[in-house]
Amino acid sequence: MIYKRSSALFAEAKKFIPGGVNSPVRAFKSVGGDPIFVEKAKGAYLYDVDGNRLIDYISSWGPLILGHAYEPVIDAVIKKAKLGTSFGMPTEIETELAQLAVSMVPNIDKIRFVNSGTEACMSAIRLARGYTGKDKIIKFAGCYHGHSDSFLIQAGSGAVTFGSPNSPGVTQGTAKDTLLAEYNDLESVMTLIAANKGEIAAVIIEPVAGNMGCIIPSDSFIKGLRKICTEENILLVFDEVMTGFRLSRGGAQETLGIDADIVTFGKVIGGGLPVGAFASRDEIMAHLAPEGPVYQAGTLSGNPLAMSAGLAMLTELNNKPEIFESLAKKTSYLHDGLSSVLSEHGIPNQINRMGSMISVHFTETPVIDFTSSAKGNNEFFRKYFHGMLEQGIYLPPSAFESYFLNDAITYEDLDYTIEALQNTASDLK
Ligand code: KE4
Repeated sequence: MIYKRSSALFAEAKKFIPGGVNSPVRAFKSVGGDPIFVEKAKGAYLYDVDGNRLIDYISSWGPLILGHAYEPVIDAVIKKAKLGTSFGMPTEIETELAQLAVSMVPNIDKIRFVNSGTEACMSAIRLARGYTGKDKIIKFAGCYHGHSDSFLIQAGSGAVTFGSPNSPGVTQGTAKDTLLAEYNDLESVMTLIAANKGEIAAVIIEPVAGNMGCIIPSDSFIKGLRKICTEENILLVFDEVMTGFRLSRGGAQETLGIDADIVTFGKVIGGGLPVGAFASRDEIMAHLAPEGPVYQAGTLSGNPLAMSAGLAMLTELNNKPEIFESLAKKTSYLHDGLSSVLSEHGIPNQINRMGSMISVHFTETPVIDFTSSAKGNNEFFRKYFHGMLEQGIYLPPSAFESYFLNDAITYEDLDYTIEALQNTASDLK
């Protein structure tokens, strides 16, 4: 594959944009080489500026669960755009999307739209602090909840790739109120709660983690977490920016059978346009301005174009819940194919999967938390990433990410992907 024009565009971009990208993980820092610039995309395929066609396993980091340029979404946005793009005034479509989301997700009565997952998680924590009157939060090493200060304390995702777990610019004043526990380790949570009795407003977690690669919570861990939060009057915040409307209609709450107190969304809920959201039961959401004292706002929150994309996307998923099963089957097929190739070549690997989220780790140790995820062989991963890219397979350019399958991917694409690993496996060793 030739990537000449991508490299030229990257050089140009770096003159005007820090690192040439508007989000660090796109820069290929942890896999090396220049990032690919995309011309357009349709269904399961990306078409880059050098004319290469790539099978996309990122789906824009989750949003495009039905594939790129999905007709009903595109038509809805075009139609809406002709009526104006933004008013800073309430519009009916915000209520339509809110009503649909509330009908699909358990345990929420109201939802507030924002413009990103970061805003959703930042606002959810402020609401939890405002509602409980307590300052501290617990997050988990390796989980990523966006780039607001309270979360950049050994964050996962990009920050881990950059090996700067505590980002400069985050003050000690902020950091002191964020406590760090270990994923799948209830003991670490209980220790923090005991040491900060009565001071913890919320525990925020990725109910299925996607920023350490994909990590599934053990049944005892996630059930124990719910139990201890209830006993200690701590709000359990499910960050469903990745899992919401992806694992099932009701997201991780439905799939895992665990009730959260506050749920955050992003990605799929916007259908590819900038939408985040946070939601809860009436008594908690009543604390949010203008009804209550907890302030939160946004010029483009509930933007009609973004709402139209989200409404078209969620309407499809709501009317065709069989999509979730179809996606899970395709992901399981991919899992089996990749696993048998790696085992055939004697390459140590762990493949974690839930629904249409999956990740490949080059390690013998089961990947159950950030520490075990970090044990993955990065040199193997780098060769794997580029070996697959050379054959037209676009994987996340970091071992600390989940793949996100979209339903436009066919079994032929999956077979081609498995074949591509067969072709590159001998170079991995
Ligand atoms: P955004 O602010 O990027 O919309 O959402 C932040 C966020 C919150 N919570 C979870 C569980 C997330 O995965 C994210 C963002 N995910 C990353 C992918 N690891 C977005 C990709 C990027 O940073 O460019």
